[in-house]
Amino acid sequence: KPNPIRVLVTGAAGQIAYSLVFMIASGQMFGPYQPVVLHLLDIPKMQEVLNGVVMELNDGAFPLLAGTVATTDVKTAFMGIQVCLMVGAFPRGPGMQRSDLLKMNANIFKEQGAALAKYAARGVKVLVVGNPANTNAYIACLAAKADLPSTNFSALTRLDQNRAVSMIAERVGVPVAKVKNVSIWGNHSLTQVPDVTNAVIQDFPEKGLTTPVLTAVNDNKWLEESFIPQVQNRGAAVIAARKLSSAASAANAIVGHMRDWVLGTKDGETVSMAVVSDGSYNIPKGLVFSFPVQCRAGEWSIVQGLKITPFIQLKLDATTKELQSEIDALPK
Ligand code: NAX
Repeated sequence: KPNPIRVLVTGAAGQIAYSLVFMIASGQMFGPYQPVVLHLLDIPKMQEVLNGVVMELNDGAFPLLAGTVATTDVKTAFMGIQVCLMVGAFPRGPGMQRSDLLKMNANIFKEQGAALAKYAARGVKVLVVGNPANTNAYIACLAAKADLPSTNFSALTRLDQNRAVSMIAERVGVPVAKVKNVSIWGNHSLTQVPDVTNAVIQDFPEKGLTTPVLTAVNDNKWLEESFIPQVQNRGAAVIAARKLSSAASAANAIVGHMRDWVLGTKDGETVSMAVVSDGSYNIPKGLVFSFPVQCRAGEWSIVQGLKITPFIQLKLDATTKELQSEIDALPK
């Protein structure tokens, strides 16, 4: 049996974690032979709830769960971790300005970025989920800069990708598994850019025959005026219906993101991850920006040479501008 992987979930007493930790313990993130030790961090006032989560993990009797470290102490939480799922963040309360939210979260991610640098395994793979996810990842990466490479850091746009894939599958009338290479570019926010220019429907994968999504949908007006805004606003639609924000689907997206990063994407398939820009597609270096990527041997690489239409380029410019303004608004 391989050695257990140490996985930290921050915000472990929250809603997303309540789905996520059980998916990890059951082997969905790293496969059915890989044991895990779960590190669970939340803030002191959530200690009792955290204890309850541990009780339920124990009650799951998961064969792959080699241990749990439930704590409200940052050092204990980050010690020796190989995977870091940063779900915990300060929620936006009534009457709170976006700038207040940025400031509260900047402090959390600065502290936790420094803890990564000090205590985590050098190869730690970091996924930031807590919003504003891209900018929080930027802050954590910056705080760890002297000790950890920026390629260790990412933020979640996989939920947006999954939402887009599901909408295309429904529109075309095919199973979701046949829809490949839908991309999400930019910020995980209303300016995100769902893009099907390079996406395909796999009709007969055994023969390698594919149909471009643009051909299968054959309705640019629907793509531009319905599909894109529906993906962008899906989070709000779930809140309106459930009276709570997306949680189980977010956990599922987190599992998919990390599984692909660690175990690799399939040949010819791309997934979207927000990562530190290396200047690809003229996105300013250093911004945490969602790109289509492929993963091999535990490393992601941005897919190069994709066609960008003028319509999509305008949207890339807008999401880039928004990300830059989030960074400009950070406390200095
Ligand atoms: P909850 O409010 O249910 O849980 C968050 C937990 O984080 C709470 O238990 C809180 O005590 C804890 N926390 C706060 N500060 C902390 C700190 N400094 N250290 C450790 N824990 C801390 O939120 P939940 O619904 O689980 O969502 C978590 C975050 O994910 C939110 O910021 C949310 O906006 C974000 N989301 C991001 C998504 C994405 O695609 N990137 C989608 C889902 C989700 O909306």
